[in-house]
Formats: sequence, structure tokens, C-alpha cells
Amino acid sequence: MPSAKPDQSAPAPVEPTGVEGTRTQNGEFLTTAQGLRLPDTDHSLKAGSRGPTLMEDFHLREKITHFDHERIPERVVHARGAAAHGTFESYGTAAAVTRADFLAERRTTPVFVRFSTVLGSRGSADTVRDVRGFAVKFYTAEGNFDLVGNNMPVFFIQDGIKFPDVIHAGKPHPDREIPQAQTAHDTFWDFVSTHTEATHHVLWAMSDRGIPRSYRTMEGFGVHTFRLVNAEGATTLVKFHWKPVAGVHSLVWEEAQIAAGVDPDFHRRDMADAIEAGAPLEFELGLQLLPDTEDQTFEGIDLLDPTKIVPEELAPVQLVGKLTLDRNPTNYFAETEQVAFHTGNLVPGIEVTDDPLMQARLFSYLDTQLTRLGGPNFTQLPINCPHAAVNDNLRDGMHQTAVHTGVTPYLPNGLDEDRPVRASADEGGYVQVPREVSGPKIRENPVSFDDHFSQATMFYRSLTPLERKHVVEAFTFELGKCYEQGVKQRELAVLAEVDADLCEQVAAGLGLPAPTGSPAEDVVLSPALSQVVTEPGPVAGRKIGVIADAGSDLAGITKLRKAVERAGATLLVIAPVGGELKKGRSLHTVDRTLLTTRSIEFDALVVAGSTTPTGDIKLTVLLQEAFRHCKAIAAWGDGLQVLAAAGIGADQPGVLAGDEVGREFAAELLAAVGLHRVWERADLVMASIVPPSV
Ligand code: HDE
Repeated sequence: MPSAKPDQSAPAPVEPTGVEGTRTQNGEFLTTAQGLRLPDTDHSLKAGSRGPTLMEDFHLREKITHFDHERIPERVVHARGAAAHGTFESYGTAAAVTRADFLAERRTTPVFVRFSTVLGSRGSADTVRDVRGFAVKFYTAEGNFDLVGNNMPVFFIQDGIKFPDVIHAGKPHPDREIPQAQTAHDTFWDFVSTHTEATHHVLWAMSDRGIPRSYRTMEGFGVHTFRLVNAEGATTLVKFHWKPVAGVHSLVWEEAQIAAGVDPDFHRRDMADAIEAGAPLEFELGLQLLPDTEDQTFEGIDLLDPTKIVPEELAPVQLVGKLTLDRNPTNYFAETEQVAFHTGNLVPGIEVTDDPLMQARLFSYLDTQLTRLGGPNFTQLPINCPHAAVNDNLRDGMHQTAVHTGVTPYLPNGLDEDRPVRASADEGGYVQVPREVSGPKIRENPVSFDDHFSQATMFYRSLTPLERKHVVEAFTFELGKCYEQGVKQRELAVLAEVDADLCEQVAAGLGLPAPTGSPAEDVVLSPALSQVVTEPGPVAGRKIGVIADAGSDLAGITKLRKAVERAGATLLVIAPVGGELKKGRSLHTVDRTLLTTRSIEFDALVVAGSTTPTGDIKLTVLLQEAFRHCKAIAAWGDGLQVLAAAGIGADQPGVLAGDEVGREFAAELLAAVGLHRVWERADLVMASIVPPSV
């Protein structure tokens, strides 16, 4: 039956549907794509109620045809992503080195940021071990500027011509199409063990950086060296950094694996929930400024080699603005899926360099959108539209939505007074700094690209012992998943060139002999590469679970909720069954039951006073898992008995106990969350016994 009786009055004239905002999908009447009102969308047109469907049913055919074509090709890499809108506020501190208008003092620029994993398909899990994309589109007054970066500052390859190779090796095997969204398989390790330039990036990927806690706790990097140009035409080389206000934090590996099954949407849910709860994601943009010398090196580091970083201790990161992501997209497809980034979207004052990885990217991004978004007019999609005026003289093509006026889409012209006018540099025109280019036509890397190991060694040795242990475990896991002994042995030979201890520990875990190499002994360490903190950081956007039942101290939960929310975090009530917990004037909705939650959702767990120990195995698993993942655990009053029933003593590291929810109890709990993990517990709960290397 039709759901509503149509209004018989004639449709009022409306704006043409191409005008933004008129295709709302929640207007008054259901219509066809042509705007024809429909009386019924539940029954096809048939020859009698038991007869065949009529070819004439244009509504049926339009509805099915459109559905058949709902999916567009996913991105060949970075297919899995989530995004948010926000703003970038410039501090003005970069104005001396770049004429980019959006970096001038007190500029506020709208932005759209898409975070992603690289290898997995669009429906894959968020928490897999992988590199994360960190792509920012600034809708500046001078046109769109895209900073298409990653959460790791280096890349696997030095020349863009090898990108298809490294991606083919990382993607599922072509015969069985497994494994999905991960590097723990033979072809990946075959590639990186035969391409030792990948070693530095592989170390980053096997470190905790490969499994971020949340998008808000990741650093971002432009990776390549860029060139800044100021108003006087003076140039400075630069590396772009995003510094998360919430600090850099990661999951632990077991947590990442559980999350991939229990909540494959872990990161996108975390971002969307936090934004909705009023806890925006915040990052500061930082610049490492490096003199633009003839040889484009800094302290012996080749700035055109994307497998190298410049340690922050050698060139400090200077903060020049703040990014705030505070608005969720309205429609995933229209915005997050259709956004098209391009490294060639530049603004005056920012230029690319001759890094051969960057050079290939300048071709790839525009090219890939032609198939992904169905033609050359994707810049007209609302999410890609510049906020600056566009007069591009481009014509026609698939999905042309503009109704261009005029008859002179060519230049120079006499019929339209030679318009549009070409802008000089003073008028905001993008004029590249003239640079001499010469050299023989040749396919080879500069000799300075040959050092594949010294920065991998620096990275590994700059980590704390705990982080190094995680790296060892990640290598042992990933290589342990390979079938080919030759691949494992070749990668061990690579590790021997990085650090003997690393190589020996991984070899021991694999049960293989450890080869010897000659790792650099004189590397200068960079403590900035470690992400372990010793002072509590902000807790905004974090989640704390409070375990309670009908008999619990609900007034205590109210007090705790106030303190947690004041700090920008969220408190979720976990009870044996759903519904509400009510006692006197206190009322709490149950957010999760023991059946619908796992510990991975929370940064800390608290047991409310007067909660009855039930011995429910799901509760024991919840608490034990949080304990094993080194999360803060707390209880007040006789809530401690629930912890004891789960085998967790009040005297264990990182277990907080209080008589009631007072200021001190809440402050201690939030400080523990601000430290991210109770690493003192790590040896107790994460030790795996590995026999010495053979
Ligand atoms: Fe990309 N990359 N890439 N990449 N990349 C794409 O563009 C490519 C590289 C990065 O959220 C594709 O629209 C080549 C480095 C991000 O939409 C494609 C090379 C870095 C995203 C492409 C690289 C990145 C992409 C796939 C080697 C960090 C997601 C779909 C020369 C600095 C953007 C698309 C989004 C996406 C090509 C290397 C970051 C195929 C050829 C290095 C964050 O054009």
C-alpha cells in the first residue's frame, strides 16, 4: 500500500535540482529522479496482481538501475577511511617564510580531513597494523591546498615508479586474495627484504605507530621535503608535521586484534562519537625549516630522500597553526568517499621539490580520480569545490554539472576582452621559483640514497626498552605468519644490519639462526621518536567504563561522571543487563551490558562501590583484559571485592582504590588515563618466554 496519500495540488516551482541543497532526500514527496511525484514504491506495475511485471514500469527500472550502480571503484590504496570537517587557524608565525595566505596572521580556513589505512578494502577493520593516511584539504582563499600525508614520516620506496610494486606486494595474494588488510604475509616480506630502502619505514610500521589508539592520538607528516617561498621570493626547505594535542598513543597488539573483530569501526566510531560529544580532534601544524642549499641536504641528510627524517633535535618543529576537527560529515559517500586529494593542489608560497617519490605522486592523484569518480569533472563535486572563484576554461566531459556561460573557453581571445585575466605573482598567480634544471637523461638514484639502515638503527635505538620489545614482537608475529623460510631468513639478514639485539630476539622467536651484520654504531639518538610519556596528558575524547548494578552507589557514579565530563572524556555505565539503574534521586542509563561490550572500548575501568561480585565470566574477562592491556583500573568502597573476584588485587600496579568518589579519586583516575597505560604492569602481564637464539 502507498504510505501516504499524495497532495493533489500542483507542485510549487522550486529551485533547479542542480542547485546545492535541493536534493535533500527528505522533502515532502517521493519522486523519480526527474521530479515526478510517485504514488507507490512498494509494488511493481503488473498485468494483474498475479501477472508478469510490465516493461513499462519506468519507476521500477529507474530504481533498480540506480541501485545496480551505487558502488564506485574504491581507492586502489587508502580505500578504508573516515573524515571530518573543521577549521585551521593560523598563528601567523610562518608569514616570514611563506607567502601562503592561509598561513598569514589570524587566518581561519575551512578544512576537510580524511584518515585512512593503506592496504585494506573499504570494508576492512580499522585497527590493523598499517600506515595511516592523514590527508588534509584546506579550502583557502587562494584555491585548495592539499597536504596528503601519513602518520609515519618516511616511505617504503625512494622512487614513485616502485609504488605499484610495493602495493602489489602488500595487497592480498593474487591467487586466493588473502590476507586482507595486513602485511603479515610472504609477498610483503619478500618485497621489503629485497628492497632494503624500505627498512626504516618497516621499523615504523612494526612499532606502536602501526596501531594507533585513535585518529586524535596520531602524528601526521608531509613526508617529502617541500619548498616555501616568501613575499620577497626567498626560499626555505620544509618538512610538515601535525602534532596531536592529545599526545601520541597506541593500542597494544592484542587489543588491536580483538578490536578488529569486536568493533571493526573502532577508529571511525571513536572520531564520530567524540565530535558528537563535543570533544573535537586537535592538531598543531609544525614546520621544520631547513636552509635551501644547492645540494638540498641538511647535516648530511639528503632532503630529497623520502626514507629519511630530520631528527627534531637537529631542526625543531615550529608550530604555525591549529587544526580543529569538530563536524562530522553529513553523508559518507558524498563527502568522505568522493573527496579527491591531489599533491599538485598547491597555493602560492608552497612548492614541491624533486623528490622522485613526490614527482610520481603529482601524476597519480589526478589520474586515479578519472576512473574512481567517473571523469574529469570531479572538482565540481561539493566536497572538492574550491571556496575560491573558479574560471578554468575547461569544457564538457562526463558529469558536467556546471551550465557554463559565454563562448570563449580559450585564450587569448578577442571576443571577451581576453578574459579571464592571467594573474601575476603580485595578483596571487602561482609562479614557480625559477630553478636551473640540467643533467643527463638517466634511470638511477643518487649515491646519497644508498644508506638504507642508519636511520632505521636510530629509530629502533631511540625507543624505550618497552617500545623496542613491541617492535621485536611485531616482527616475530609478522614473519611467523610467513610460509617461506627463505623470506624469513632474508629479513633477518636485513635486521642484522639494523641492530644485533633486534635481529637475535626475532630470530629466537622464529626458531632460526641469527645472522650477523654490521649495524651503524655511532648513530645519534632522537628521544623525540619515543611516544612513552611520563607526565599525564589531556584525556578529552577518552572513554571510561564504570561497572555497576542495581545496588551500586549511583550517587558516586553521578559525581564521577561530572569529573570525567569536565575533562572532556566520556563515562559509560556497564551493567549485567540493559535499562536504567535508579536509586533515590540518582538515575543512570545502562550504556553497555556485559554481553555487548569488551574491554577494548575503554581507556580505564572503574567498579562502583556496593556492586555485587557475581563471578560472571564475562565480567572477569572484561577486567582481566583491561588489566592485561595495562589500562588503569579503579574501584571505590567495596567495589574492590569485584576486582578481587576477577583476580585483581588492590596492590597491583595501576589499581586505584578509594573509599568514595572524591576529588582526589577522580583526579588520580584521570591522571592515570592521561598517562595512557600503566606500563609498570607490562612485565607482569605481557611477558612471553622465548628460548635463546639457536
Ligand atoms: Fe598516495 N595515493 N601514493 N601516498 N596517498 C593515493 O589517490 C600514490 C604516498 C596518501 O584520503 C591514491 O585518491 C603514489 C605517500 C594518502 O583520499 C593514489 C605514490 C604518501 C592517500 C596514490 C604514493 C601518500 C593516498 C589512491 C608513490 C604520504 C589517501 C586514491 C609515488 C606522504 C587520500 C587516491 C584520501 C591516496 C598514489 C605515495 C599518502 C593512487 C603513486 C609517500 C593519505 O593516487
